[in-house]
Amino acid sequence: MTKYSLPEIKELRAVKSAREIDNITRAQRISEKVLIEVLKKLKVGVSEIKLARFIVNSFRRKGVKALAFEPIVAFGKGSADIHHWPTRARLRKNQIVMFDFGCTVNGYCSDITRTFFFGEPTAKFKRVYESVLTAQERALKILARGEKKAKKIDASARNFLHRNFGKNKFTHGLGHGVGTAIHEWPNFKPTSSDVVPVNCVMTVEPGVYLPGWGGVRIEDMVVIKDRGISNLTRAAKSLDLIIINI
Ligand SMILES: [Mn+2]
Repeated sequence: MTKYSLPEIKELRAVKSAREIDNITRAQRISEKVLIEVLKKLKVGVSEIKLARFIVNSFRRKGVKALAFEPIVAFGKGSADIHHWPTRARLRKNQIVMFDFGCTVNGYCSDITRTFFFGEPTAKFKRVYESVLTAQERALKILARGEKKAKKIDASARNFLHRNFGKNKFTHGLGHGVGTAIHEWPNFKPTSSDVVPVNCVMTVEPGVYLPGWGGVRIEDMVVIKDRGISNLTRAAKSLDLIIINI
């Protein structure tokens, strides 16, 4: 929120030109190709570290010069840790698989998270997944209607998850600005007084994390328009398409 007669630099930086949005979009398209490739590597016994290495090599093969951040690959309980670092844990049947990664094009970042189920999902997984997806759809809908207050946008997803899972299961902000840095102003958070400007690029990434069980996060990147949004993310996310039959 502008408190003085001059804006802060973060507010100017948040507003992207068409060229900047093009770079971010291209970075997201590359990440989506990498996602499709890494899904083919899912098999019993593969480790998180091996998949993370594959993701980085796949980016390199596509001409990517820098990552937006180190890829997150999390199996099973590891997916309940929002800062999970890939381990030697090996994939087993009937586990959650979470990927969160991004690359850069001309110095502009992309960010995507998708959560999969490797095997036959439990009723609990289906319920959690559908709820997180609904929470994201709620936020995207209020953004599409033109809401610009970060706190209200965050609440649209958070209140729904609170009602379904109790408080403290969605332990981070709903989203953040993306540009030459992976985390930029503004922020979708419960305490935020930010108002999102037109032509800023934001992530929308609700999650539910149940320690000892696992987590689900679904993250898209959108451009905020005068009235509505343009979703820069095309990767599938409906429940039927994130179940990997083995
Ligand atoms: Mn993110």
